[in-house]
Amino acid sequence: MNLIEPFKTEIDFATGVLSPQRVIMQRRLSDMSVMYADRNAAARIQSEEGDRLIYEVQGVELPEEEGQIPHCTTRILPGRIGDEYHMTKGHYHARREQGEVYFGLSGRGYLLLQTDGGETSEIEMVAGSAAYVPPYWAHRTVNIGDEDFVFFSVWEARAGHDYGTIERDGFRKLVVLRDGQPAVVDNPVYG
Ligand code: PAN
Ligand code: ZN
Repeated sequence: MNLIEPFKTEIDFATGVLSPQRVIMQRRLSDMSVMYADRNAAARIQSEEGDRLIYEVQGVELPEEEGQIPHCTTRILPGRIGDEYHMTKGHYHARREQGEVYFGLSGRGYLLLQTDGGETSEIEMVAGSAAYVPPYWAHRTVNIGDEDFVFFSVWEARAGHDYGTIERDGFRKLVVLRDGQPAVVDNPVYG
């Protein structure tokens, strides 16, 4: 076990920016265009406006060993690909038995969850919402507002990230604009 000096990070709730600056990871449309249901819309955006920034993660780097507790902010920019709101890739934890806590900092979003067994759940998050991702649930967040949706996540270092299952199967539910409102609907091409 590494002995790490205690430290703190200041968080700007509106943007998710950390200071001192930590590791920043950006996801653009080209990183996940096949994850959106409307691939034509994704291709059109790509050719008309270029490689749109969808979300950004800023986090502290810690050794992936038992007892370490990584934490980060995620900022999802507002917008849609076709009818579908901007979202994260989403993942299961490689160690499925590891849970996580999400805390809303600003904006409005949905936390979509699902299990291998077919259960689904959606939790609306605003600033101040503390949402629990229990073990065994895949999780994806979606910005359903007109401004950035920013939240803070805390998990156990050995949880790991399994992106492949979601890349292959997608999520059972989509969050789309219907009649001027965000709506959670079945994904017609799941699996
Ligand atoms: C979060 C996510 C973060 C970005 O910190 O990693 O919101 O989403 P993706 O990892 O799906 O791209 C978390 O759940 N960590 O375990
Ligand atoms: Zn996670």
